[in-house]
Amino acid sequence: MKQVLGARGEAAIIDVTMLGAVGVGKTTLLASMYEQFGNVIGTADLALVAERATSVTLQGYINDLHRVTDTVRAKDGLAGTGEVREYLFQVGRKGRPPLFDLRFTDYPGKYLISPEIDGSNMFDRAMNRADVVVVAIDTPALMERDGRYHNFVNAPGIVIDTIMRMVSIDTPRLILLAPLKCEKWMATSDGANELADRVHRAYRPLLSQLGGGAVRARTACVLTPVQTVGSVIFTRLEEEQTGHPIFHFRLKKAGLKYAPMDTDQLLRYALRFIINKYRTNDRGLVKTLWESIIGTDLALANAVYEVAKDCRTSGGFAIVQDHPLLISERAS
Ligand SMILES: Nc1nc2c(ncn2[C@@H]2O[C@H](COP(=O)(O)OP(=O)(O)OP(=O)(O)O)[C@@H](O)[C@H]2O)c(=O)[nH]1
Ligand SMILES: [Mg+2]
Repeated sequence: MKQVLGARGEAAIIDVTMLGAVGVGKTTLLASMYEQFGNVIGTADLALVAERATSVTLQGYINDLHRVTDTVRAKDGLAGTGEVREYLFQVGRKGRPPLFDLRFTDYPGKYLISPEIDGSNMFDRAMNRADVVVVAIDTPALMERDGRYHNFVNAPGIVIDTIMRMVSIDTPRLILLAPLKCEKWMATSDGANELADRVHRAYRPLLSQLGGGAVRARTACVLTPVQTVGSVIFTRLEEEQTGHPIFHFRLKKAGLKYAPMDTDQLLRYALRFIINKYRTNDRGLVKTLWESIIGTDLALANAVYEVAKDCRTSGGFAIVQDHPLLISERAS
């Protein structure tokens, strides 16, 4: 089992890893989650402090995203990620020393399909150590023309195999299925339900494997559709003569700005699981006792409650597979 505490008692690290094919929106999603930290934490006794390099890079991405709506074509947003990147945060109670590190790992989608390139061993490592996996799914490719380009764009077979390799290691994991660029479908409740149905169908081989045997007991799965740009909507699919698809987007309304929607949801579910994992992990009797005496465990339990109380479970969102580490109850 993966120990949250290092072998020599060094700081605990909890890992969130992005998973998805080229250009589906992993980096954009990560940046927009970062932007939501303050909102999600609110008044909870919780602090997430970014390392300097982390805040500089992620803030740069947010600035780029604000320009997306000026250029209209969604694909003009961020440049593709060139190498594996790690973003570090320290998590603790407000105004107190940090309790553990939270590490987000992002990587170029091309590593998924080209195991021979340099750096893809880092990809395997990032997958194996992940406590939370965010599966980024390109929604237009999944939904349009009855999903004709889903395999081509999202590479679901490779994504599913990667997850199955990872969950063979015995540690609690949360798999977040995140359909992106889904503005068109999330605009109506019929569209949102249709999207949820389609994800269930397209990822059934994954869901049935996660739902069986020993993997069931240690794996949670949540469906969280996210609109990381928000103001840009999918309009039509064009097929080049080569058979290559081009997905066209346009501004919902002239003059509209970057307006992300539901990016907090992913963070809420992730933090709920991560803090509970830290709380229930064996950190040594003395440390655990001390944390309960000074009230830290109680504070963290309440922080989970605060963060989780606005988690959505309908209108396209669903807890596909529940897990004890998603529990959120007010502790006092
Ligand atoms: N409309 C819309 N566009 C999005 C959304 N998320 C991402 N995009 C656009 O999709 C493009 C690709 O996003 P990235 O975040 O760079 O994709 P990636 O998965 O990190 O790609 P690689 O690093 O190459 O693997 C960008 O131009 C974004 O502006 C979304 O939710 N809605
Ligand atoms: Mg990227």
